[in-house]
Amino acid sequence: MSISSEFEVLEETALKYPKKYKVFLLNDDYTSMDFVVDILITIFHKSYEQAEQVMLDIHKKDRGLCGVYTHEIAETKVNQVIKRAKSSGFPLKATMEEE
Ligand code: TYC
Repeated sequence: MSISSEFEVLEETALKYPKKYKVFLLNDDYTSMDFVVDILITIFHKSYEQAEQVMLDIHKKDRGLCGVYTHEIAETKVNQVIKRAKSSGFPLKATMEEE
């Protein structure tokens, strides 16, 4: 493949597939289970059953995947979690990493 067609392929790939980011919630000893379930329903649009399952997963394994988004949306979700947790007096934390 010539250099120019290689560039074309790279450019096309970059345009078609923006990077995606995984958003995780982290476990801690103080945030209530009900609050985490509520966060998963209202911010990550899980059903009650899914939210309960993800919350229990995090509780057992220290962190859990909540969703995969473009950079801007992932960042917004992380900030929404931190803001809601802070105003409710919980230390709940969220992180994001490239997929
Ligand atoms: N470990 C917390 C408790 O026992 C519950 C919890 C679950 C906290 C998930 C944070 O992301 C979390 N109350």
